[in-house]
Amino acid sequence: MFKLPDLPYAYDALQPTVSADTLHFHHDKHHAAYVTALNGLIQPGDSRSLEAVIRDAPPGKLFNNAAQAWNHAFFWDSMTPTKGAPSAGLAAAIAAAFGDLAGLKTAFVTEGVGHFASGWVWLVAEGGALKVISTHDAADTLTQPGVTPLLVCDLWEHAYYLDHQNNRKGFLEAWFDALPNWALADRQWSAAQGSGEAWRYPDPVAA
Ligand code: MN3
Repeated sequence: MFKLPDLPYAYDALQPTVSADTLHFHHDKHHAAYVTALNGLIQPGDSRSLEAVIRDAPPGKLFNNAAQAWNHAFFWDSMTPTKGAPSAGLAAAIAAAFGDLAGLKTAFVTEGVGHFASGWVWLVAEGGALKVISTHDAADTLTQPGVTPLLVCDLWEHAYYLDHQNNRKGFLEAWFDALPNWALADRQWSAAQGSGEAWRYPDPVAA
């Protein structure tokens, strides 16, 4: 069975962009529910990684709950209360793809605002370059060969409604300015170049 990972920071650490109330509902209720549902859909003793479960799953309940379990854990790690900046290598890739960090912010916010209904907005590496993409509902990047996620932001209304109401654009702008975990993005960018391991969900534990 899979465990719900703890948040890597305190519930009030991401305020004011993401409140403690939002994190309690989002992590303790929404994310927990996906992990519980996932555990109800896999066989006891199934020792596959969550990445393998997601890649093997047909469209439907198992895929949706497994991918949402993964996406949320990666989302928590995509944020940090410690403001940082991309490494020199990642900054060069950002400059090549978007001009500069402001250009990346514009691309990220525009993609997220333009995404209809629920889903996720991602900074990804593919073919040695950076791209901003979005996926619908539970869909993630694990099913896209050659794509490595660097950062993700949740576009479901439960991610921002308590704090920003219907202002998805305001949420995404504030999120990009304050919260991206550039250390994670750096590690993922290196992994995409074949150096080091990409982020993985914690291994399953015996029930
Ligand atoms: Mn969510």
